[in-house]
Amino acid sequence: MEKGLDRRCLRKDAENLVPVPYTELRGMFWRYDTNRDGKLSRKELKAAFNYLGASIPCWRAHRALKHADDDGDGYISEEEVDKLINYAVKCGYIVN
Ligand SMILES: [Ca+2]
Ligand SMILES: [Ca+2]
Repeated sequence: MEKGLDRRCLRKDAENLVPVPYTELRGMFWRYDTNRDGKLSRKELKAAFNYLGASIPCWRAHRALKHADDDGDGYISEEEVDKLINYAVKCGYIVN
């Protein structure tokens, strides 16, 4: 399983972004809270960015955590998700 993820991480092709309206982005991210603990882990973020069409989802998840994880616990909490969304917008993952 990890091998498959690694291959995706190394993919270098152009990003093929899925258009997600800003209003739906929050719900989209929380759909990837697969263990329902109210936080987004790096693994969950990776799946979300993979869905959004990031060419290197694990790198994107890493950058997103650096940007939005204010308390540094390695998870995006409900209070931090706005920063995560701002980051996704800044990276061009959003259509209006
Ligand atoms: Ca979670
Ligand atoms: Ca956090």
